[in-house]
Amino acid sequence: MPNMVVLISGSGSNLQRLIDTQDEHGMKISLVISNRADAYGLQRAKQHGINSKVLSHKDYSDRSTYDQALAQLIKSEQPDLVVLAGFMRILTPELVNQFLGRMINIHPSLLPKYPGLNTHARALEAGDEHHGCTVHFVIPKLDAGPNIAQARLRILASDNANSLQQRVHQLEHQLYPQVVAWFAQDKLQMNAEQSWLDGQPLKPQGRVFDYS
Ligand code: NHR
Ligand code: GAR
Repeated sequence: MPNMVVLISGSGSNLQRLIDTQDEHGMKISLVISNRADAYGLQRAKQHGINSKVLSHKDYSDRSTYDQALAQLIKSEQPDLVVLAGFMRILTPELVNQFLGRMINIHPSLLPKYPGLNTHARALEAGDEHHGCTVHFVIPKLDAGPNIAQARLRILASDNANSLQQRVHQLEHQLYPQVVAWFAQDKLQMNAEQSWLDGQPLKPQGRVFDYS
């Protein structure tokens, strides 16, 4: 079975879904890495007998030395895929370039809209009709790698940032295992800064799952 390393910083509900769907997507999680010792996702890994490590950025003098240690730790697993699942540290180009085409992230907005933080409040503030989440390949530029897939919903008049976050989270839990399955089945590649599925280049949005 191909294997993946999952990077987290917090609750790890996406990690939980990737654990629960291992038989469906076909990738073994060989290591979970958190930059925070108190991340609840670490408990989830332990409960399922999955190896986990804490690598705290606070133990390193700067971003570059932290990322060197992180890259070593990831490489020790020789993963086919590196999955960012709520990992909250920006990664240096030196790290990202070692895993190009083999590192993916899930982001809670319809990229290229709202890279960075506070995406739900920003979508509401802008009066957007739709919102959702995106899985993309990670490149050095933040949240700018080619999209693989999006799930979108309609923003309701009753929504606030909290309700939107919860509804988008549900979509994330559907979307991420699907994308991992494509990768495991060798259907998905990054080529010339573009995502390809089943040998065809994807549109800039990626494959869209519309729940609106
Ligand atoms: N690194 C690169 N090079 N490229 C990407 O696309 C990345 C990345 C690292 C993480 C996830 C991302 C997201 O989905 C991600 C994508 C953290 C921040 C951030 O500002 C921004 C985007 C993402 C993750 N982090 C602060 C920092 O200084 C710390 C914030 C905190 O600790 O709460 O690293 O949105
Ligand atoms: C998810 O909503 C993910 O999209 C987001 O953090 C949450 C993690 O939830 N990622 C980012 O905002 C990255 N900057 P989880 O820990 O329950 O999977």
